[in-house]
Amino acid sequence: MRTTVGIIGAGPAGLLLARLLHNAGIDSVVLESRDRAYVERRQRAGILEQGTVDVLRGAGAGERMDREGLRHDGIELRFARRHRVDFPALTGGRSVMVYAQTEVCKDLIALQLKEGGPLLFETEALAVEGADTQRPRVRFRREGVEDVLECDYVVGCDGYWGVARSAVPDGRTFERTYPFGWLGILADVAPSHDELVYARHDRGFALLSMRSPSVSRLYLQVPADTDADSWSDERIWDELERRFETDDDWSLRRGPITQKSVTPMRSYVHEPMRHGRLFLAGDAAHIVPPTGAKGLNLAVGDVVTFARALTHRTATGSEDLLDAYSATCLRRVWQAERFSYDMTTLLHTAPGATPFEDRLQLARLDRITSSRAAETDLAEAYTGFPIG
Ligand code: RFL
Ligand code: PHB
Repeated sequence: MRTTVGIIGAGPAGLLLARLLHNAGIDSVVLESRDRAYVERRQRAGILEQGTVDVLRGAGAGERMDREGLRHDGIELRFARRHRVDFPALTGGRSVMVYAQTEVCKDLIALQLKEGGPLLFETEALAVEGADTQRPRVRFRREGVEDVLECDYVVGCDGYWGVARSAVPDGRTFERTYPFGWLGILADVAPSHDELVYARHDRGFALLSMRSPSVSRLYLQVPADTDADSWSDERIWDELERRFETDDDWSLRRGPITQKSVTPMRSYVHEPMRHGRLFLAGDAAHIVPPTGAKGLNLAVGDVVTFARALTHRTATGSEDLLDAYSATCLRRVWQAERFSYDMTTLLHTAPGATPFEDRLQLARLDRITSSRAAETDLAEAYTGFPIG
């Protein structure tokens, strides 16, 4: 098998990259280890930055998103009191879109299968070879048989647990783990608020999000080693109610819980994001804790940057943008790392935090909710940093 761009992984990064390349007339093959149903059901991100929305529309993948996605003009910060952050007012009109990662992936898969190049499910990449040559290869296994995909370029969009990163030698990693995770649930009940609520409480962080007007997505900070099944549905609702408590008549709607799982929290960056003709994109190169809602949006920024660079190479013969790929992406990545870390430490209770640190956390919240400059900084970061 031969192609111009071998793409490992059919998460949002790999799928969008295949679409962008297809639109630019560049052929690609996508290898995905899981089956289609699994990829389409994997419950993850929910918030698309303004720039991500624009990219999906521009790629011809925004039709259902524009019909079914929910435009959100703000979030609420809750810490005994309630404070709304008004995005358009603070950022010159920017907003975000609530449209689940599962739906983004479904839309991109449908387009790829209808119009694009090969998208091979249940095909596991085993290794990337010859990244520093003109003809890198992906060794893969499909239906029990090993084969090789010969490429001009390989893009590792295979997530944190993928194989591509290990083919970048002499890399440096920067990492931080957190002593807590998120217990996330999906519930068949209308969201209890029309915007996301980020709550800081002495008992721990809680987040109210949604998937549609009739499906709620909620998260609770829990110790990192928590077994989701050790939390009964009633205990989850009781705990959510306490952490979201207000002194007005707001109340939490309860409903049947259809899914629950625990996600660990990690900050991670691998530098550089390129070795020869192998490029890393999305979670394969970096992870952010989900508090800032940045993971998927970073993945989109990376593949847009790569597609632009390769299109430029094809049109002009110049490798300049490909050479700049890693540095261009990393600048935005580190801004998102910084913001996600700030949001995480702003809103979670750290085990062993001193009373002094608790007071500082409240002072940071007070600052954001009383200074337009501080609030603007949050609004700009949340709605997204420019790509490239
Ligand atoms: P993915 O989505 O992990 O996709 C990688 C794909 O590669 C496949 N793969 C392989 N295929 C072939 N051969 C191999 N050897 C392979 N190894 C792996 C995998 O099966 C998979 O299909 O990475 P990608 O595309 O970089 O996308 C990244 C995003 O998925 C991730 O950053 C976000 O989900 C993070 N995230 C959030 N991001 C946001 O922007 N906004 C949010 O609101 C948000 N909330 C979240 C999140 C992530 C969460 N979890 C579960 C980690 C909430 C949660 C709870
Ligand atoms: C989600 O809806 O899954 C979600 C929303 C905002 C976040 C993280 C996750 O910060």
